[in-house]
Amino acid sequence: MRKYLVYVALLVLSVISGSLSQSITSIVQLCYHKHKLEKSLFQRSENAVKKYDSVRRRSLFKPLKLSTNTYNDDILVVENENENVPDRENATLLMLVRNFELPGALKSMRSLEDRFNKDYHYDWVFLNDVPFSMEFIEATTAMASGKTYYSLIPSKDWDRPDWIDEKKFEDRLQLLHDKGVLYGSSKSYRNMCRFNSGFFYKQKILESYDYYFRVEPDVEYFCDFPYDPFKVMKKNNKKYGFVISLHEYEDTITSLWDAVDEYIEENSRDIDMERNSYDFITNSDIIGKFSPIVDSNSDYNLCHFWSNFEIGDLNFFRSERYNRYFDFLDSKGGFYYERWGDAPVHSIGVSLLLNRDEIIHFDELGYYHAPFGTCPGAYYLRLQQRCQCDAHAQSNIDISPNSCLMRWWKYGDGKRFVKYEQ
Ligand SMILES: Nc1nc2c(ncn2[C@@H]2O[C@H](COP(=O)(O)OP(=O)(O)OP(=O)(O)O)[C@@H](O)[C@H]2O)c(=O)[nH]1
Ligand SMILES: [Mg+2]
Repeated sequence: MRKYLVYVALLVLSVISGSLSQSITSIVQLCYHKHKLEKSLFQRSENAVKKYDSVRRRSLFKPLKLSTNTYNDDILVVENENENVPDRENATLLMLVRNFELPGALKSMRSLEDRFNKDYHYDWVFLNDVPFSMEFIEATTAMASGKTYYSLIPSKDWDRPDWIDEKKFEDRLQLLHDKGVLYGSSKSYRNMCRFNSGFFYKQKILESYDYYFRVEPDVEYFCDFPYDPFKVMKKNNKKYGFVISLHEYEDTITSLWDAVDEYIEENSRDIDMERNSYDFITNSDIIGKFSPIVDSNSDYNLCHFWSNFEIGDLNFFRSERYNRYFDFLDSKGGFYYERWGDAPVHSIGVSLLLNRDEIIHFDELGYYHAPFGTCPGAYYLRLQQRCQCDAHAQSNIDISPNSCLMRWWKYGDGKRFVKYEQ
C-alpha cells in the first residue's frame, strides 16, 4: 500500500514539474516576442523621426534658439534668420512682466506671434524689477519668432523715491483701500504705473529702437493683422497708436487735472491748442445716444487710451517736452499719494503734446484684456482677417457708454473708413 502511495506522489510531482517547466518556457517565449516586437516598433518610430529630420531642421521648425539676453554678452547670431522676412521698422515688442506671470506671458506671445509677428520676427524686449528666471527666459525665447532680450530695471527707475513722505503715503494707501479702489493699497502697482509713465523709454535696452509695441500677459489679439502697424505708424507719421479708449476711475486721479492745469499754464510753448486733442479729453457733450456715463469733478472728462495696448514712438517719449510734462507731474507725488495710472498720464500727455493726426486708432486690430475687448464691426473684415470675436458681445467696449471712441471720432482725429496702407 505504501509503495503505491509513493508512486502516486511521484506521478503528481512529475505532472507539476512538467507544467512548471512548460509555464516557464512559455513565459520566456512571451518575453522574447515582446522584446522583438518592441525592438521592431522602436526601430520603426526611429526611422520615422529620422525621415523628417532634414525637413524639421531646415524649414519647418528652426533649430532651438539659445536665448540672447543682456545677462549674456555674446549675442547669438542665427544665420539666414531674416530670409523671406518683409522690410521691418526699427521696433520691438515690449513686455514688463513678473516671473510668475510666465503662463500669461506665453499666452499673449503666442497670440501676437500667430496673428502678426510670425511673418516679421520683430525682437521681444522683457523688463523686470527683479532678475528673470532661467525658466522664464527659456520658455519665452522658445515662443518668440524674433530675438529676445531681458533687462533688469535699475532700482532708481522703479522704487519709490526718498522724497515721498512715508507717513502721508501710508495714510493715503489706507484711504484708497477703504474706498475699495482697485489696487488702492498696492505699493508695487504704484511703482509700475510711475515706471510706465516716465521710465520705460529711458531703459538702456530700448536705446536703439524707434518704436515699441506694449504687450501685457494674458491678453489676446482676435484677428490677423492686415498690416505691419509699425510701418503704418512710420509711413503716416503717427506717434501714438491705440485700440481702446474708455473712462478712468476718478478716485485714482483726484488731483491729476489740477496738476495738468498748472503744467499747461507754465508750459504753453510746448502745447499747440489748435492742433492737439485737448477737446477730446475735456469735452463732455452728449454723443450719439450716450451722455458721458461718468460725472467728473474737473474739466478732465476722464477719457483715456487703454495703455495695456499701445504702440508708440520712443523718440516722442524721450523728447524734452514729454519729460518736462512727466517731471512736472512726478514732482506732485500723485503716483504715490493717489494712484495715478500710466494710461491717463500717457493719454493726457499725447493729447496735449501731439497733433491730433499724429495719434492713430487701429480700427482693424481685435484685442482683449480683461474685462474689455474690441472687435472689428465690419463682417467681411472679420472674415478676411480670421477674427475670433463677437462684435456684439457685452465685453466689446466700443458699443458701451463707457467707451470714449465716439468722442475720439468727433473731437480727436475723426473716423477713417479706408484701411491704412503700409
Ligand atoms: N516686473 C514687474 N511687472 C509688473 C509689476 N506689477 C505689474 N507689472 C506688469 O505691469 C503690467 C500692468 O500690470 P497689471 O497687473 O496687468 O495691471 P492692470 O492691467 O492695470 O490690471 P490687471 O491686468 O487687471 O491686473 C503687466 O505687464 C504686469 O505684468 C511688478 O511689480 N513687477
Ligand atoms: Mg493688465
